[in-house]
Amino acid sequence: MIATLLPWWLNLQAILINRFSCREQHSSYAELVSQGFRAHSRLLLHHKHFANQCLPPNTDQTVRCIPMKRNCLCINLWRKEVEQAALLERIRADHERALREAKETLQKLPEEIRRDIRQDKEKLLQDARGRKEAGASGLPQRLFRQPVGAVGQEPADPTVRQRRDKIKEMMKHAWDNYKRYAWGLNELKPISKQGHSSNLFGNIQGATIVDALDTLYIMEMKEEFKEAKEWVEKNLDFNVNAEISVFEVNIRFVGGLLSAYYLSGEEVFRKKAVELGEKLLPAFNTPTGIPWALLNIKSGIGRNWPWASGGSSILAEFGTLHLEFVHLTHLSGNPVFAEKVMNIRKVLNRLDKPEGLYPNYLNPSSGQWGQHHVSIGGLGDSFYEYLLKAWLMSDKTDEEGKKMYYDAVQAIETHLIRKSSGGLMYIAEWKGGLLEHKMGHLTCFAGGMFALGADGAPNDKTGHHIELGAEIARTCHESYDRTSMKLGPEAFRFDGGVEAIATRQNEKYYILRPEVIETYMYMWRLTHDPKYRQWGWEAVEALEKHCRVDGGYSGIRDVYNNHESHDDVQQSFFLSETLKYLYLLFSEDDLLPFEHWVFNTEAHPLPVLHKDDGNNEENQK
Ligand code: DMJ
Repeated sequence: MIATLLPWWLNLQAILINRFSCREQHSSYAELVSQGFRAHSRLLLHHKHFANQCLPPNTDQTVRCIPMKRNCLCINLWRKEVEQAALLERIRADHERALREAKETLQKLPEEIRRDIRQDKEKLLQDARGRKEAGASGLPQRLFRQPVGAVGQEPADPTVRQRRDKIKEMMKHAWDNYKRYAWGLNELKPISKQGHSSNLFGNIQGATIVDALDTLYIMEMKEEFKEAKEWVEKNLDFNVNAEISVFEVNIRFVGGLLSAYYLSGEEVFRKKAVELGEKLLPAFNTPTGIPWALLNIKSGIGRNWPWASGGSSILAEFGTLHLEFVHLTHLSGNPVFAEKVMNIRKVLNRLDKPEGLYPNYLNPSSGQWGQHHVSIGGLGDSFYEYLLKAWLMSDKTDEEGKKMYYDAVQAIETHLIRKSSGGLMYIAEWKGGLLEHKMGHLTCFAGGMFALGADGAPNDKTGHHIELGAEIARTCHESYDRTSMKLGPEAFRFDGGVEAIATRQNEKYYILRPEVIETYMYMWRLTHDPKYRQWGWEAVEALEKHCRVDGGYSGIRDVYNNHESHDDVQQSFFLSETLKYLYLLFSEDDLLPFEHWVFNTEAHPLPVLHKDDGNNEENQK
């Protein structure tokens, strides 16, 4: 018997056979087999007639006993060997299973493989949803209370109601075509009926969807809002290797998501907004904390536009983060967002300003101004807008923002605002002390801004600020009225014998911009002068006549021409701003009332952080 066992004994030195009878039955043959002793156990079974007793186990050994006919066979296994054998068995079983699965997969039809992938994806999503419900997004729990005025009443006047319905129909046309031809891509090319991608968003996708969410919500386009929300849930992905414009992504994506959250209370929007906000934070890693214009959201590497004065950051870009970042702190409980934008203020307040004006360029490394070019249009515009709105959004507690705004308006009035010989007020541009008598379409937003800020204007100047707003609105309306299409050019001039007319071919285009209509909306709300609704309606008619095409809405290359030459782009801001401001112009004042909401520069409404609700701690840091 010993001779028969010998080769096995040599192979597995740790296994000892004892010729003693059992006191206890520790194990079955099956159990031993399951631990990897198949071959050897077979050997053991051939030798059934071992005698008598097992030795009691000591600490290093495991005693295993196999019940036999008359006796039982006990073996001592060294623990280490037991563990190793079990491990080997597990590995072998895993390999076998993997081989079996691979074989099965190879035998599958392509549609079966696709179905399996789909099921796996769904499971992952479900798991993610489950984690989210359990608060795994890392965000503090938050009780959602919808701010006042997320929905409004139907307009009482039937004509107004009819006009508002028409604007909703325009939104439907823009949305349906985007959905049909460019779903999930950034924008629509309405003539060639395909997607349009802009490098402002890198390869983040879905700009039109995110920009349109709140417009769909306030127009009560429930089905469309639902499909947009589902797209965001399943597809909006910021884990991409993309160099993006910090400003554009902030105003359209962060702003759009924040508004969608505040209107609907859907957690997915809060989560995505904060996730994106975090991705933008490395842009502030500069010696001064003035952020880069461009950021690779994967590597965190930033840089500035190569054309911007000596590597400068742009005033309208780094100055248009404040509202969104204060809300990101509010919704995430993370102070870092508000700290970043408050630091921008600090840097600006340390600098000398030429004639009290803010140049458009600031170097983020040296902290010094670049070229002394001042504009209330492109490159400067929304910086001023955000000073005022930061104060309003803080329930008028942000005294620093307030002072900076009214001081800036004072300097603008003194150095940039002029009247043409024909009596049109305009805001010129300032280049190293010299005025360029040109006003951009973008500058037309300032009419609404002056009117919105009138209430808090110092030295009893409320009426004067409303008047400034009204004058700018009139001039911008003239810039529309003096074209053949009744749509305004990109820039118009007050020199060389013209007033409110574009003289350069490359300034004659209209890309569905909102600023003039935005100013009509503010002027209407603050004065209720019916001419603003009238002017807004003229714009609707012109848009329908010249910009509407089968595949959506397109910009125009030359508004002075009698024949449309379309640029084939439906800008996402047409849905977020132009159509929203038109809709609000024909709504009652109870929809998104100014006491409770401020609009970011992409027309995304953000709630005022009322001090009575203990809400505005972010602004006081
Ligand atoms: C929008 O993206 C914003 O309004 C921005 O502040 C300026 N330009 C466009 C619309 O014209």
